[in-house]
Amino acid sequence: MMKLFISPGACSMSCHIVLEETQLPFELAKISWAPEDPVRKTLFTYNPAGAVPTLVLSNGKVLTQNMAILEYIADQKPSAELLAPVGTFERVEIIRWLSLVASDLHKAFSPLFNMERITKNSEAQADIKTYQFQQLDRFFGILNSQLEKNSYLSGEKFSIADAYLFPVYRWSKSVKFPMDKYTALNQYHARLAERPSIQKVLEREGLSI
Ligand SMILES: N[C@@H](CCC(=O)N[C@@H](CS)C(=O)NCC(=O)O)C(=O)O
Repeated sequence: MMKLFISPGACSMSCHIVLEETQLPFELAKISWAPEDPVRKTLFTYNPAGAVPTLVLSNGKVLTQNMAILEYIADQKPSAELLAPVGTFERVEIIRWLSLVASDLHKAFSPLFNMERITKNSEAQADIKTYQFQQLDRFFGILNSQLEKNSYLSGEKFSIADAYLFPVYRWSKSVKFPMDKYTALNQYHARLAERPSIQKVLEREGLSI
């Protein structure tokens, strides 16, 4: 059985959602960020970056990096239609939105979670926050425009890109980024939260919307 290392609420939630959507058998290993956490120590034996998600396959192979894991899981169950077939434009459209969420939006949040580690200087912290908030506005704006025209990021079907956006959207609350003006995105997030897979994942990770 596949084993997925997660931290509740982290970007690993995307892989958890996609596993749930496929109905493939899997088990979870929940880490905490405490350095002495034994599950986190085990995670380091599989992934030297100590990052979640990390997927251990039933044959013992290890896969790291969210985008690779999502693509791998989706391809194990093509009938779930979470990713279009290889060689199609629809597939790269999904990867394009996935990439925006993973490398632009996600990483615009990262400094906001690590401010104390970046600098103790409060003026510098305020400047970093201003810049990162501008970046969040830029990418949430692009996503909102896309969702004004489409039900999901790549059109009318839920895909691995939507599974990634769900947890990243939630972080806006933790960093107190105002989301009011992104109406289409807010409605989409509420709609995603109604999916049985996402409800199950939220419950298993001990979280609410
Ligand atoms: N490039 C990595 C990034 C994953 C990532 O940033 N994971 C975060 C949680 S959302 C993490 O594990 N951070 C812990 C750390 O970097 O020490 C991927 O795509 O898997």
